[in-house]
Amino acid sequence: MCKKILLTGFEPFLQYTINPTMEIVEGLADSVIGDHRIVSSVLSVDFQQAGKQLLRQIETTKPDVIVSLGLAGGRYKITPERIAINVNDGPKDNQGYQAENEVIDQGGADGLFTTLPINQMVKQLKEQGLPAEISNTAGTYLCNHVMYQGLHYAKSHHLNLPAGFIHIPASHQLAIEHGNLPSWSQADLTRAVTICLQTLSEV
Ligand code: PCA
Repeated sequence: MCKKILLTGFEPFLQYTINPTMEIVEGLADSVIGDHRIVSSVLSVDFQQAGKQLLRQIETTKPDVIVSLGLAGGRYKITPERIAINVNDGPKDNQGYQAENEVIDQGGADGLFTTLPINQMVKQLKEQGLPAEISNTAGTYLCNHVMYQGLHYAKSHHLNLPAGFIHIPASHQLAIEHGNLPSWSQADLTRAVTICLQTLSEV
């Protein structure tokens, strides 16, 4: 039986009229990459719902790995994230809720390191000629929130469940609609994520 990767993306938010992570996860749904079948889910940009949606998906899918994707408008490279921090902050979410300096989990660790092979991901991407580097901050908005929730779930349930987050640049279509963003083709974004997912069968 194939192992499973739970691959999540996000809906559009703020000034980003489309979210290229949505297209990636929908395009890869049910495909097999290395030893894994992809189970896809698009999460809401909503502080009250996104964590719950992720945990529900984990409990129904019972994945062997969790990889979450988010748009980092303005970044030039594929950036696997090193750490999630126990903070919600930032602009209004899609429900109009503005988190300000909140903790995600009372009593939870201040920070949780990714358990994905991020060095290997960056190395493979560069070998394929794709710009990539590890990022040392996933911010304090929904992407950090979802990364923290996944890592916290695995840790608090004592599961051997690698989890983590990859931020990606804008797609060309989004860059045109937005007007001022570095961008990649949607096909190259999907190829980059596929390369990252492939490393999960090599470790
Ligand atoms: N990026 C945002 C939230 C949703 C997304 O795709 C972030 O970086 O937090």
